[in-house]
Amino acid sequence: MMTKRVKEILSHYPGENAGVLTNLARLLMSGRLGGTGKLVILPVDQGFEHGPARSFAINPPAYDPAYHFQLALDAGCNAYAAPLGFLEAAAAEFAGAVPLILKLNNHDVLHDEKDPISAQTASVKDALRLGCAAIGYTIYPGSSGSQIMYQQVRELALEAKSHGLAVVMWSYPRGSDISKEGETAIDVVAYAAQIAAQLGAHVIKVKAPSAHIELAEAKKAYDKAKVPIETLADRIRHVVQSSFNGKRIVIFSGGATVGDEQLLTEVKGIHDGGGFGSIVGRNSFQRPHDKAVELLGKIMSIYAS
Ligand code: FBP
Repeated sequence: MMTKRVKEILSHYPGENAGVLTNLARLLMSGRLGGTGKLVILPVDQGFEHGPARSFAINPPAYDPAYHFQLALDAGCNAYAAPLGFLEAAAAEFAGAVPLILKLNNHDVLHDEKDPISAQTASVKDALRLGCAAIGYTIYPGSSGSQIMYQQVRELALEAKSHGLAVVMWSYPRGSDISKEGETAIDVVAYAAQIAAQLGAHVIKVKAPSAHIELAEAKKAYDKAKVPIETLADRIRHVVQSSFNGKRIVIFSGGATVGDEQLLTEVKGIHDGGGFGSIVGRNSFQRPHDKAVELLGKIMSIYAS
């Protein structure tokens, strides 16, 4: 049964067609958190993005595409996101079991460029053929290739929406003019979330922000308006506010594998700041299956509280 909160979230997308709203509802109503307005998504594109050994050697069953569908299902995730190959390999076997997000572009680390740009590796047609609820796309604001990515995602988002698919954007600031520290600076992350929202994303995925401020002009604005950015909850609140005042779904990435306590503390901060949830890849599939299910269960309990 559709809940009041999910209805409220859907009301933030009044320009969208019934297909898009139905697919957003699928994401919001599935899994253990279904109906709460919160999401925990399993993303497994790291085989492409970081390489197979860095991704799966620590937990070899994770080399198998079916493993991740089962993990998302066993943990009660709202959705599972992956590139074309992983989804094609097991989408039929798991048809209807868990909402799918097809990543339409991907990047590898075999060529180490300062200004990254992903290649388009799948199409909207592929997403429809595989029964996906949404397309996924990574933009790198700050890269000299950002204009190309913005234009490409504009076209793909238009096509996806015309077929009733939802649009999830991974927005990762990165490029030759941004320092490593700046990639997760609060002003830069809030800016990246805003850009994704302006590009028409329904769901925005960013990294959890630090208290560092990268851009001098932005620092003046934060100081003048005394924007609270001291705690993680403060910073999450600011990123959510920067995403159309909470009218876009903003979720935060898990990052490299860390201990349970560290991850759960961060999730509490995201929850306290009004974040909509987490997208947890390496911290899920790099743990043995049962440990991953247990940890994802704890994360979901925080979001359900
Ligand atoms: P993790 O939880 O493993 O960080 O996954 C989230 C994610 O967005 C993946 O979809 C993607 O492969 C990865 O992070 C990219 O991380 P980075 O660009 O920092 O290498």
